[in-house]
Amino acid sequence: MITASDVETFNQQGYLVVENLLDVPTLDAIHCEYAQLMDRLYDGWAEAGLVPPAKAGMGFWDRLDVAYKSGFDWYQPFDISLPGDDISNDTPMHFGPAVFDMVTHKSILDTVEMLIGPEITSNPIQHVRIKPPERTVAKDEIRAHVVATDWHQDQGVTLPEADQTTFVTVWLAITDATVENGCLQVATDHYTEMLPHCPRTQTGISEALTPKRATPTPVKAGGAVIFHPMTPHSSLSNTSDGYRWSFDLRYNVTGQPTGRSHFPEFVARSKADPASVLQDWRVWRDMWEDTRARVAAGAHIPQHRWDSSSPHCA
Ligand SMILES: O=C(O)CCC(=O)C(=O)O
Ligand SMILES: [Fe+2]
Repeated sequence: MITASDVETFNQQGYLVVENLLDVPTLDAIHCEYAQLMDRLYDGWAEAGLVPPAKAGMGFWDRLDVAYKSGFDWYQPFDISLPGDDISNDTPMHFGPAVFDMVTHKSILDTVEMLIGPEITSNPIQHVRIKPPERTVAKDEIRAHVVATDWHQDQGVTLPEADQTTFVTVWLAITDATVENGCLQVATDHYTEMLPHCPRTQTGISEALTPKRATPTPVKAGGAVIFHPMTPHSSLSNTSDGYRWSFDLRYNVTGQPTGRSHFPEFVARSKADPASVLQDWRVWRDMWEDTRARVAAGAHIPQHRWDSSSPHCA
C-alpha cells in the first residue's frame, strides 16, 4: 500500500516504483499457468512438425528458446489482448484464473485507488512481454514485445476519445527487471502534454522530441512501475542471458472511455456499486472471445491516431 507522500511523488514526477506489490503465491500461479500453456502450445507445434519434439526435462525457458529459434512466436497466444490488426476467429490469446487474480489483486487495486479513486475499471489496453536476451534474437527483429520499446506516452496509444480519461499504467515485473535485462526507463523531466508520435516499426514519440534525460526504473519480481499517461517511457535492451517478463496493465475511472472501446473493459472495484465488480475469470475470457468474433467479422479499427505523413514524422 502506498502512502499520501507516494501519491505526491507520483503527481510530481509522473511515476512511482513500488516494490512487493504481488505476493509469491500470485507470482507462482502466473508461472504455473504460463508453463502449462507453453506445454500445450509446444506439444501442438511439435505434433505439426514445427518444432523438434520436447526433450525430457525441457522447462519453460527452454521451450521458449526453441520455439523462437524455430521461427515460432509464443507472444500472441500468451497475450492478454487481441492484436492491433488481422484479428480472425482463431487469433490466439490468453485469459486464465491466475492472470485474472493478478489483474484484480487487492494490493494493486488499493494502490490504484490511492491514485484515481475507488471506481476502478480494468482497461483493455494490456499486454504480456517476455523478452529474450537480445543477442539471441534475429538481427532484423523489431517488435516491441521482443526487443526494446521505443519512447512513447501511453496516452499516445489510446484513441482521442480517452484524452480526458483518468488512468494509470501498472507495469508489473514477473522476473526481476534490471538495467541489464531491459527494465523500463522514464523521462527524468516531468511532462504534462502529449508529444507527437509517429507510426514507425513501433509507434513512438517523434524522433526530434524524444526525452534527452532518462531515469531507469529497475524493480524486483512482484514490484511495479506505475506511471501517468503523459509520462514518456521506453525500455532498455535486454543485454543479459535471461528472459525479462512483465505485464502492463491499465486502470481507468469507471464510466470514462478506455481509449480502445472496441475491446472489453470490466469493473475491478467499486465503492458506489459493489455488485458491478466482476468476480469470475470465465466471464472475462468470454467477453474477449465475443469481442474477437465481433471484430473479426467487421472492418479494421485503428488502435491509435498517428499519421506517418504528419510534418513531425518527416
Ligand atoms: O515493457 C515494455 O517494454 C514497455 C511497456 C510499456 O510501454 C508500458 O507498460 O506502457
Ligand atoms: Fe507504454
